Amino acid sequence: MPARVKLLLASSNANKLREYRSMAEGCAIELDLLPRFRELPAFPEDAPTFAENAAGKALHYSRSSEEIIFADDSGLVVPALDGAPGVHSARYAGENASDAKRIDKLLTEMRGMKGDNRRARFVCVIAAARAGRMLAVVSDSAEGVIADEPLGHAGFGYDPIFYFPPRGKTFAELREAEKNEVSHRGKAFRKLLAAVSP
Ligand code: ITT
Repeated sequence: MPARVKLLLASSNANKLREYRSMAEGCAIELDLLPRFRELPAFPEDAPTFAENAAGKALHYSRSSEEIIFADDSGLVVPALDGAPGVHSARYAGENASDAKRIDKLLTEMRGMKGDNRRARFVCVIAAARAGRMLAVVSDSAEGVIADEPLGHAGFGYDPIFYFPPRGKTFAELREAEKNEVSHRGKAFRKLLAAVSP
């Protein structure tokens, strides 16, 4: 019988963990949070690209374990705002602001913008490393439109204002499994599985 792949997530974001766990169910994958993640020295995520931050996080935390560690750097890119919130998505409205505050700030910045100016893209870069050596860096994105107001209660972060035309709903109106089928994170994770599977 082929060995099960074990992946440990280095993340402080419980929503990411929930999505990865649900995607790992039914695959030959054992997936969990890196034990004692919060006690380990934090990795400063201050690089200008998602890829550098994801790679840096995975390499940094992989030095604390013998297992494969993976990390995701993700966010919402609005071309009409020169790419904001981008790599600053988590801290867009300040360090400890709520999702609602981040959404408010983005809707305020976009007031009066119409048509193509409301186009947006969720991006997810996932890096996997073991013992300080990089194993894989993969990425994917989902294209949508910033809605005029929040709709739906599922998901997290900017999901209530990310309208996804192919489904006619915001990401927060999709069931988790539906979001994972089409999301930046879902598509990138399937690439990661292909890259690390024996
Ligand atoms: P870790 O770095 O500890 O994993 P984090 O929340 O700080 O957790 P990021 O730096 O990657 O993670 O920031 C990602 C932010 O982008 C996240 O906090 C959300 O605001 C937003 N985001 C990412 N993926 C999203 C998704 O699927 N739906 C909604 N918002 C998302």
